[in-house]
Amino acid sequence: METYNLSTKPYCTFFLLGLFALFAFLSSFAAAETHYHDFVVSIFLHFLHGVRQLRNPWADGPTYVTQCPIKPGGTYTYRFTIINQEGTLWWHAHTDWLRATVYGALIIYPRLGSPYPFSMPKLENAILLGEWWDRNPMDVLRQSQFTGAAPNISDAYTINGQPGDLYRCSSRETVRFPIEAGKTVLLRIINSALNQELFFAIANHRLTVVSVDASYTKPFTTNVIMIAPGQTTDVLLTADQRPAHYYMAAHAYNTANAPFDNTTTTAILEYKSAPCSGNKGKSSRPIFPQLPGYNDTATATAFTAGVKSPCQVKVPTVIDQNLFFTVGLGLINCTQPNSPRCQGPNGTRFSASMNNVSFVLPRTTSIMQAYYQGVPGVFTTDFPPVPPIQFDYTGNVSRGLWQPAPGTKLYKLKYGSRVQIVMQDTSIVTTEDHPMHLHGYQFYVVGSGFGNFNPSRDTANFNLIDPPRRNTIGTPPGGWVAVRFVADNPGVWLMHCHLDVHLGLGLAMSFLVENGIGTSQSVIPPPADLPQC
Ligand SMILES: *[C@@H]1O[C@H](CO)[C@@H](O)[C@H](O)[C@H]1NC(C)=O
Ligand SMILES: *[C@@H]1O[C@H](CO)[C@@H](O)[C@H](O)[C@H]1NC(C)=O
Ligand SMILES: *[C@@H]1O[C@H](CO)[C@@H](O)[C@H](O)[C@H]1NC(C)=O
Ligand SMILES: *[C@@H]1O[C@H](CO)[C@@H](O)[C@H](O)[C@H]1NC(C)=O
Ligand SMILES: *[C@@H]1O[C@H](CO)[C@@H](O)[C@H](O)[C@H]1NC(C)=O
Ligand SMILES: *[C@@H]1O[C@H](CO)[C@@H](O)[C@H](O)[C@H]1NC(C)=O
Ligand SMILES: *[C@@H]1O[C@H](CO)[C@@H](O)[C@H](O)[C@H]1NC(C)=O
Ligand SMILES: [Cu+2]
Repeated sequence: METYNLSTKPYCTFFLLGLFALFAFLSSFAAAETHYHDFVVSIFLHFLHGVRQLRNPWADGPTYVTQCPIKPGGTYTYRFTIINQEGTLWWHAHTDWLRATVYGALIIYPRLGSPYPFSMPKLENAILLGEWWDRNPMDVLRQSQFTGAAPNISDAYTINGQPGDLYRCSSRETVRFPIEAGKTVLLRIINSALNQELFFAIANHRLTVVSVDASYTKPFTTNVIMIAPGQTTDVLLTADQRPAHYYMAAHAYNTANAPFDNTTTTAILEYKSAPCSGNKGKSSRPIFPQLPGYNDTATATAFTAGVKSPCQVKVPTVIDQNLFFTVGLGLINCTQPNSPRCQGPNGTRFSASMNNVSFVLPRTTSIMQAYYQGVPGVFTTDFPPVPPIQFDYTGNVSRGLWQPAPGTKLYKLKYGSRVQIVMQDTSIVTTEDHPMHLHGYQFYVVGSGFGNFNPSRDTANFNLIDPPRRNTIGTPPGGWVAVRFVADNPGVWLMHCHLDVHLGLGLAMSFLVENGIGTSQSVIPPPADLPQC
């Protein structure tokens, strides 16, 4: 199943056969506490994004973090149990840029007989937003790894694998969602784009957000959503408009001072009773939604802040580990700035870091395997809990601070410790929204703001009543976000920016959560077919 090498296909062929074969295979799970759901993947590894994998990092997936890559022709069976989770998650490759085309929805339905906390929708649709290069994305990555410059931007965004009507492509392949007038549908929207936050809207229709990252929310109604790579947003839509055809569309929410793909992907919401529905070519164009401007941070921020848990939740109030992580880009000076390998700004190479450590993956084994087997020299546990140097993070940062240091540094957490992490964007190179994703956990997003985090002022304003529970949250551009969780899942868990362009540059770290007492608080033994390096 050669799903990623699509460069032999002509422009406009967005048909991802392997992807949708797997998609169909994986797209429905019933929530169950006692049954294992097994499935086999061949060739590439797939990471189950958002599944908690309690005591089971072996099924998490990121290459060289919890396992070695599955070699071409090899297999590895991911065995995992879904515990107390329901809603929309997804799966994707977690090696280089393979997830550009290897991804799909993972939908966990409520137990049989348990209702949704909203009236049963007539229909459900998964909407996977994707990002497309007219090249093999691996070549785009490799070129940037060679030159040190930013990788080429994408050529299109997609909805369920199709770019839609606003590209030089066949509009016959534009995705259509039929809907009956008066009925309500549940749309499970997933941002699987590699490198771009997106705005998404449907012409003339309001969307009621009911869940994010497989956690229910207080329902709220909006004209537009902002969704970052890694996030999922479930919305209810009622077909209460004049029977017609309406575009749904997505385009970039761009926060970096850098070039970006400014194209727009579309699909069509089609009322079954609409006139001319059998006469696609000749009928008048569907109505187009209003999308915010690419730089509309006010709208993005208001949307994200509107997401709340349905009622009061149990947020840790006493904190054992108070962590402060800077996140952002960096530049590496070259001894020969005119070298073809130094084509970043002014003869440098791009880098990225958390607390000035640019994360380096081991190559001889995975971190989890090294930890479990006691292999020395693969990683250290001295990831700094606070920035090694304090500076005005979002101000005019002195050029001498721009170059991070490489390292495979983990931060150790005792089982059961109550953790707060404030993630602070920096203005090194550019401020930017970094969608930060934590493996193996769901966290509460207790606060967020612009500028430098100020503990005495900002902590007092934290929402400890009904904060949303998520697995991915963005740092506002030039701002900070605070999350809390209890470290009750032992193992090695990656935390990283879900823009793969930044992940590859080192915008990541890992936690090492120690075993607690007894087997029920300890990592389970690895499966026999776990790939070796
Ligand atoms: C990236 O873009 C440049 C300039 O358009 C082009 O010359 C180069 O071939 C592109 N690289 C890849 C891998 O697509
Ligand atoms: C997108 O960017 C290109 C290149 O910078 C520019 O020519 C074009 O006008 C932009 N299109 C939109 C819709 O902003
Ligand atoms: C957003 O971009 C528009 C057009 O390029 C510009 O006029 C406006 O000032 C920008 N707004 C912000 C908040 O940067
Ligand atoms: C590159 O050099 C130019 C000219 O000296 C300067 O204006 C610019 O800020 C530099 N850019 C970076 C990223 O260092
Ligand atoms: C930023 O600081 C540098 C030196 O530290 C100074 O040369 C430059 O003018 C400052 N830029 C701004 C926008 O304040
Ligand atoms: C990298 O180069 C810049 C500009 O040439 C300089 O200001 C900075 O101190 C250098 N950084 C390091 C770590 O050498
Ligand atoms: C990061 O570490 C490098 C190398 O030790 C140092 O030159 C740089 O100033 C540090 N930057 C920050 C922001 O700590
Ligand atoms: Cu990032």
